[in-house]
Amino acid sequence: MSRLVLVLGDQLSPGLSALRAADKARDIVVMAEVMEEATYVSHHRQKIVLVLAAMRKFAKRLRAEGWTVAYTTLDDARNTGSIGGELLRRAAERGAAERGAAERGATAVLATAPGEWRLRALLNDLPLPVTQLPDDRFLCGEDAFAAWAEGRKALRMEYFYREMRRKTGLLMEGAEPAGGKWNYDAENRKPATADLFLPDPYTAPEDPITEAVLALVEARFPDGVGRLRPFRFATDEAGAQAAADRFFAQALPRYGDFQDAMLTGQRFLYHAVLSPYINLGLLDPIALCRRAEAEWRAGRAPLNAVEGFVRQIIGWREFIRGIYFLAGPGYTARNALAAERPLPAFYWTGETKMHCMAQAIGQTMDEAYAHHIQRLMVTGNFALLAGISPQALHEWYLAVYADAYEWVEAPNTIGMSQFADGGMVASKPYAASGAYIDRMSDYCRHCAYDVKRKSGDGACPLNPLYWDFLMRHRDRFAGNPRMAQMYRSWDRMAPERQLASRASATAILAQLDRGEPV
Ligand code: FAD
Ligand code: DLZ
Ligand code: SF4
Repeated sequence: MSRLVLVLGDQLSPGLSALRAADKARDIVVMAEVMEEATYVSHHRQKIVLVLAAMRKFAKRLRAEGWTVAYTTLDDARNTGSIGGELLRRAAERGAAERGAAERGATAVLATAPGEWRLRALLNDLPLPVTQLPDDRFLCGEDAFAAWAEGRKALRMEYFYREMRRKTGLLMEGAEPAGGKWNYDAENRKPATADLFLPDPYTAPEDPITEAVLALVEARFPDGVGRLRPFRFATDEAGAQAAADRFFAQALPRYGDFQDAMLTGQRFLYHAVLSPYINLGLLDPIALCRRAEAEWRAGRAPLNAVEGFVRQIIGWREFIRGIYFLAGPGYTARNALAAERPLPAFYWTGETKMHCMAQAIGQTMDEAYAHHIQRLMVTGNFALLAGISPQALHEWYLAVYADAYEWVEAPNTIGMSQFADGGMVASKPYAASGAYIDRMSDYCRHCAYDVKRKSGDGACPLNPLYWDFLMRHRDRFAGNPRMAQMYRSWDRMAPERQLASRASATAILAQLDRGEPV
């Protein structure tokens, strides 16, 4: 009897383990556009278009390669609305079609384990025999990560990354790292200046499948989150490769230098903007790393850029996924700093006088993209300092970015950005005052607030909120050697300045509690 082979919206890889294990001649691929996946958070509308258009094109490709694909569109009248419902419906159809199926037992389902606990549980609970195969598109499987983590007092990305370098041989000269150093991050912190040449972002040409999905999403989600057009994303492997070509030719050489920089109106800088494609399965992350290494070996990109790129992918990306599955399904509920404030409404509109926040949120709504430093040091930092609920923030990040799936978004938000996992991902909180934003960007020059003012009217809100955060959590962080200097600075501050700072923070937090923008 034939089996059903589930391919989810972020499993669009021809070499997917479930497809490799299936029999093209007999088994049936099941793909389904369903409201449950489109609405478990209020996804940005461009993200919905990206996933659905890419699913349609992948199904077309599979059919051209000889697979039988049972594909459900969002507007199909028989659509049950959920992945579980669609599998049961397809299983019932198979049972009816294949004589004697009932006696031989229920139709079996073959899947690659989803990147989210919610869907893994759903598949486990289905009244069908389901096999979930490991997702071997990742370098480090869940068991291998658990073995690496076993017995370690702290899990630090740097040591994990070195293992991955050794495992892949990427940027290695025998047993030694290329250039003699594992990590060139210290060279990757140059602020951007407005006279930099900046490459244009990749924009995919229009095509009928994407246009049809854009029309569908416009009709089904008229009040949904985010701008819908212009829609830049590629929705198939060839388009994703074209975006990668652009990155390697135009941005990689300066990727390292300006990795932490931010510039008004410049939404992409030298970033890859490839995470939406990598996470869907349209690009192979290790092949991208090999290509980056080849650029360095050919003398077309410096080592600090290439090492930085490779580290983000085989270091951070793999480490983050390892943490998500190691920590278990309760990870997203963690709240080590007991932060309970609701998410301010301006996270959905960008309507705030804080120029850094308005820039990061505005471009997020327009592009379903913001680069790492905007996510970590602007929207993430504000939420951390203001004591916003990590769960509310987690839902926001999961919703608004085209690359957001829980396995990658949650450890970045709950762990790296909010320290809500108590230090599993980060060794100290990524908390910063306005001085950091001023150093790394031109934002403060365009802001209604004064970054140099520490308290009172017109002072940059991050300044008093920063000290307030440190004081609220003094018991937890004062003993951290990487933070001791900041506590000493506070203790040396004149008492009247301390009082003014705390009073300003209290006023800003009260403003947030009244639902007023800052
Ligand atoms: P580049 O800066 O050009 O980096 C190259 C690649 O490295 C990326 O495409 C990505 O695949 C990988 N990478 C870099 N940093 C990370 C990281 N910390 N974790 C995982 N992969 C990384 N990334 C997501 O893919 N999905 C998310 O939902 C997501 N949510 C985030 C939430 C917060 C609060 C923070 C601080 C970071 C989050 N990140 C997430 C990580 C990072 O911001 C994005 O991967 C990156 O901005 C994607 O843009 P890019 O392709 O231009 O990346
Ligand atoms: C994100 C998403 C969306 C918007 N829609 C679908 C869908 O209709 N069908 C589907 O199979 N997958 C979709 N996805 C991706 C899933 O939510 C993703 O597979 C899980 O979050 C696991 O990472
Ligand atoms: Fe952001 Fe403060 Fe600078 Fe304004 S002054 S852009 S709020 S850091």
